[in-house]
Order: sequence, then C-alpha cells, then structure tokens
Amino acid sequence: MNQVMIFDIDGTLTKSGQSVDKQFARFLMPYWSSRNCYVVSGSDRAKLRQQLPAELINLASGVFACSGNEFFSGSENHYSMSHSFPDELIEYCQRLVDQSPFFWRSGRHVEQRAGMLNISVAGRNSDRLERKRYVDFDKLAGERIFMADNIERVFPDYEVALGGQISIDITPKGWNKGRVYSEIRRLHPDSEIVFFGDRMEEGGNDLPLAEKLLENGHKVHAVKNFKETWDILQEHYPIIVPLAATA
Ligand code: M1P
Repeated sequence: MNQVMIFDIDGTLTKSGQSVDKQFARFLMPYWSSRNCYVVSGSDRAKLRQQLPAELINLASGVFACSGNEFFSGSENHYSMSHSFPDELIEYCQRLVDQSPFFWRSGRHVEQRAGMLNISVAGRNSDRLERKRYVDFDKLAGERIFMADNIERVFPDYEVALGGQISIDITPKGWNKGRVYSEIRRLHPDSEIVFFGDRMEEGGNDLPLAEKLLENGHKVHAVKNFKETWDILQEHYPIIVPLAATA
C-alpha cells in the first residue's frame, strides 16, 4: 500500500523554534523526493521558511501552516482560513500576559495568524536564552496550562493547544491540526498515512491529528526530538528507489 508521511516541525524535524539540522536536511532531500511527504506546523509560513530551506519545502507534497488553517504547495495556495477573533478574547489574553509574574517581556505577545491566535508571555521576539528562562519558569509555574484552562472556560467556543515551548495557540473549536486528516484523505484516498509529532499528550497540538489517524487505522509516531524521527525513518521507512533506477 502507498504511504503518505506527515511531519510536524518543531520538536519533530527541528529543535523547537530552530532551523533544521544541516545533515538531517541532507538526509530528508532524497527522502522527500521519493515519497509523498507533507509538513504541518502551528507556526506561520514566514517562520516555517526560516526553519526549513526552500529546496526542502519545495520537495514536500504540501505544507500546512497555522495549525492546519493554511495549506500550500510550491507557489499554489490551496486555502487560508480567516476568523475574526472577538475583542473580548484578545483583551482577555492581553490581560493574562500583563498579569503574569514572569519578569521579562520581549514584544509580540498576541499574534494573529490564519484562523488562530498565538499568545506568549515571554513574547515572539524572545531569543534562545529568554525562551529557556520562560521554559524553566513555566515548568514550575504551569502558567500555560493555567492560561489555557481559563481561556477555554471563559470562551467555550474556542480551544487552546500547547504547541511549542513558550506560547499557546487558540483556534475556534475544531480548527486544529485534525483538519489535515480530511485534506490528506481527499488527496490520497487509498494510502496509509504515517504521522510524526512530538506533542501528542493531552492538550498537545499534535493530538487531534494523531487521534483521527489512529481511529482510522493509520500510523502515528510520538517522538521526543528530531534524532528519534531520523532513526525511525532509517529503520522503518526506507527511501523508495524508482524501479528504472534499480534495473
Ligand atoms: O510549531 C509549534 C509551535 O511553535 C511556536 O511555539 P513556541 O514559540 O511556543 O515554541 C509557535 O509558532 C506556536 O504557534 C506553534 O504551535
């Protein structure tokens, strides 16, 4: 049976917020040209283009950005969802940011993307050290879980996912990575789907897609980092060599 591969980016193909390792990118190039490979990320296109080189993105069969709310392949845009988030929700999030006891604000704390809002107390302008400080703080304080619970309680039409390390993602209910499933089924109705992600725990942003795949008999790999993704690919999913090349 044909296989279609879907890869989350942060924590699965790259270290969180960083560019893909050069050697791993070299491994992925022939890999992505030999198979139908898609990527899905909570991040927007601009961020995704900083993390993966253009040659690699162009080899992917398609890219789902903004938690699956935007879909493009090459220069073709397939869809981009838009939603007008209520002022009350945005103000509520801004208040949560302002009230946080975390000592540092780098800027860009409430970011609107296609079909989603990203909220970060440390801010999207945080450098590596600032990110690390917030990660350490959040481990002790559980702030992101606290924020997510509160937002979902006060605004029940919205859902909140923990995507990366320093922020939370808010979408209208159901506008999550799970929507990637129906799109891939439409494009590849007879293929087995294999998904790699690092956030499949309760509240993690890879969970909705992982659940849909498992319910429908597909495969899911919950990885801890890109090295584990690399190992699994080498061990279980060899590069497909076209028949003419083997003759
Ligand atoms: O792709 C995973 C997440 O990457 C970033 O998360 P953070 O800055 O918290 O590490 C954000 O772009 C987030 O929206 C996204 O889900």
